Amino acid sequence: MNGKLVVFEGGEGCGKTTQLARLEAWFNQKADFPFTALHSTREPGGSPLCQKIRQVLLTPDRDEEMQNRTELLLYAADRAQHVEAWLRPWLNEGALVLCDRYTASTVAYQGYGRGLDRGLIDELNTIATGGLEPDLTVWLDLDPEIGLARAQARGTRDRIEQADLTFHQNVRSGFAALHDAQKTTNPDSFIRIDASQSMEQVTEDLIHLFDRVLTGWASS
Ligand code: Z5A
Repeated sequence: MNGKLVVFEGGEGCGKTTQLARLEAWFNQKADFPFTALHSTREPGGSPLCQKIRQVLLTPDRDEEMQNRTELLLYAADRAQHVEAWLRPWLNEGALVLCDRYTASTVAYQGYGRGLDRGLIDELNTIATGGLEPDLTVWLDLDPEIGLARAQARGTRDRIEQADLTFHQNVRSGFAALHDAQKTTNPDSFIRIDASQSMEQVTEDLIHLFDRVLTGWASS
């Protein structure tokens, strides 16, 4: 089978990290795994160089506030490096790539959250990805009040987690708008999962989804 890119999206504390680890374990024990390899990665910070960009993006700086367009360009720089140096080579080798966040996060956070122009964001996403689109986007949808409480209980909050509740509610609207936009044209490309359920139930929903998706890919 050709390589496939699966992206996990959602607001703070929605459980992407937890569920990605569980899915990786599930794929690893699959006897009939149809890909050459499995890679788990994330944005920002999916490589040593991207890790340096991540540090700049997420570390709060008391001396100078980061401007919205600076933030947008840094996410684009992280993505350009990640796609060209890692994602494309993996996909060309026939791997399954599980990526924690991708272009939808930029639309949701920098577009709906920060209020930057959607046309500019789409253009930058195209430049950064060179047109590489996910084969599947899984949106773990959660009320931001619950997500932020989960993230807070975990410990210190990074620069973006520190934004107010309205920002995070707007981010959720961004993911919802992207999901709705795909509903009529390509409903199987952007799937919503209810992330307010127990960890076990979310894992069960995801496994059910991937059983179906793998069958579809195998027969296409
Ligand atoms: N960002 C952006 O603005 N623009 C972009 O283009 C991109 C990203 C690509 C990356 O931060 C930040 O960059 C992110 C968006 C922005 N905003 N922030 N902050 P990150 O990678 O460090 O963090 P994150 O992606 O937001 O993930 P997270 O906050 O670490 O959460 P998570 O991975 O979704 O959840 P988790 O770590 O699996 O779970 C959080 C806690 O909840 C943990 O204690 C779990 O045990 C618990 N949990 C998980 N699932 C459940 C359920 N079902 N019930 C109860 N408790 C649960």
